Amino acid sequence: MESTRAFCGLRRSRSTTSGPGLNLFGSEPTGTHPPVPRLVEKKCSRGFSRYTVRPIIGWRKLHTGIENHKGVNIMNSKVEKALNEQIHAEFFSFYLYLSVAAYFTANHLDGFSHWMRIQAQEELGHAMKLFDYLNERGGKVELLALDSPESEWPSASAAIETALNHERFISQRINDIVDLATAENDHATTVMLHWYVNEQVEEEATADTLFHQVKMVEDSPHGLLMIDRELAGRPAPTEASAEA
Ligand code: OFO
Repeated sequence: MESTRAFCGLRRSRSTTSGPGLNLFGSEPTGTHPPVPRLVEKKCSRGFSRYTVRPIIGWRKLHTGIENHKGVNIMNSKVEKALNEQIHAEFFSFYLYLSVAAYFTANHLDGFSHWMRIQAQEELGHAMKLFDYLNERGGKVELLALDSPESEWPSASAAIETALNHERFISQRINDIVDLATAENDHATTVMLHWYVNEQVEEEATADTLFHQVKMVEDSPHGLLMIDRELAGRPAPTEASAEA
């Protein structure tokens, strides 16, 4: 098969034979290990050839990491699994912050509750950003079951400390996925995850500051109410902030 020129995004072929399909390297599929996605030729109304990539049915299970549900060889299966687990972790973060928000509402600290609720929205945004990325890469999104988060704490600082520890845990997870994506030469995922690396630096620092400030004033209702008023002013996340 020789391509003569690119035309309207298509390639015109001198050959008129299409056969069962050519593989991505331009030769007939041999059935040898490993198989490769096949190119299937179709003629457009102007007589030019157009090739589409066809999945090899059932192959994904045997050769994970090469094939995906769109039939395009782009998503590494170990990275795909790790990203699905991270989507789950981000949804759990959403759940946890919502639980902390409910705890503060029950304890009449509405500013704290507001802040935690906004943070829960941010976590949802983090999960959806990964969800969209996996879809964009032709990966398969698998939503895992969520456990119930903690819902009772002995003090305001204990509730915030739970959030802080959770952020540290998430940072470690993100770093591990960056290591994995790098080891698997998945550069697109490595670059995408840089956003999360930076985000975790900020989130850990914010939770750490809040924890220590609340700890300082915990025995003074006046101090707690001052922080509560300040936290009430946290603006809702925008779409732009999730993409920055
Ligand atoms: Fe998703 O950053 Fe917190 O957990």
